Amino acid sequence: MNRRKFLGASAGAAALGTAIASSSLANPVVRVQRPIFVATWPFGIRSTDEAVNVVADGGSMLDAIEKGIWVTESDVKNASVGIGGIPNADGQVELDACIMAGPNHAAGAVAALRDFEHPISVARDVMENTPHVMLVGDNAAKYAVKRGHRRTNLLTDQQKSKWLKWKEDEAKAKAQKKPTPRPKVNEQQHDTIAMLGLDDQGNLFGGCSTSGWGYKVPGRVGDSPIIGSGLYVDNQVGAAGATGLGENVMRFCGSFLVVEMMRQGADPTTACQKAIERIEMLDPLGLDELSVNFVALSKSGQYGAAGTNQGFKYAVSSPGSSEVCLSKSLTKKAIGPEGGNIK
Ligand code: SD4
Repeated sequence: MNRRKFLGASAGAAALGTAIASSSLANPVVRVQRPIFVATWPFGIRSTDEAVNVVADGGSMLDAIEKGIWVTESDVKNASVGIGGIPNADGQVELDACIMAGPNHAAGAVAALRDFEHPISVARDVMENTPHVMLVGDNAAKYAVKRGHRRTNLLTDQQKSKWLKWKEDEAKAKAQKKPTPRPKVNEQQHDTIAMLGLDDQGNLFGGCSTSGWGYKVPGRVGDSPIIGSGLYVDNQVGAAGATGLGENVMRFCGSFLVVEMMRQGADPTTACQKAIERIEMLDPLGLDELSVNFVALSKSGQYGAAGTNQGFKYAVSSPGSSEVCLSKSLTKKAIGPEGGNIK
């Protein structure tokens, strides 16, 4: 299918807005048309649609993952990915990203990277042009510049004034000797993109990009750039990605766990659910407070998702079709309106 035809199909899906695929909770869901792309959150549909288009135009699956994620990284309205992301406590937007290619089990990642609109591209560059998997902080930025990635200011005026207000509130709380308000995860609002892809040869790919927890301690790295936590791709079995409170994913190698559940025979939705149940077993917080969500895609083209709270939605695109699906939820607590941010 060529690009123009597919735009027609996805425009239809876009017109549906957040219409939920009724099949989304049926288990397992499978698509015949390839490639298939699955991404976290309803906004992910613009990225999964773009990924399908990239392949239709002759691009590789890695190009599709990278350029699909660009769409979200460049969206200033998305407050926890790329430009327009919520800064850390010092007012700096620090980005985490990773990418994986199933056929050679290659991986690349960057963490706490400042001033680059497309951390996913720097992660891909690390994967393809260094013998390493992950670069961090200022040296990751130096590497990016050396490789020709352009520095960009990521802090928008809107995010700057919200950060200044947050600082003021924090200072007031300190003056009143109240406990300093810690940045809280608002489980109603998340924006990280984790995207998985399956080609017509049964090869799997994935990428993940975020600015993470709003007003985080400078230098904090979440689950998103950690291979096996925010993303994992196993070309024999399937791929999985995470969104939510990274601290509750990375202590459990969350995405790796989901893939291992699929290896043991679970379909993608059940695998996501079992991974969350394992986290619940080990964590004293309790399901309601964990704020963890997974998406998964199997080598045979089955896909699914599960989240701790009600209302986690994900996007699925393949040639001629794109839809937003509702995940299986493990509690009755609502996740709230889609999109937004952790803050
Ligand atoms: C993090 N997991 O840095 C990311 C944030 C996220 O939706 O997923 N937000 O903890």
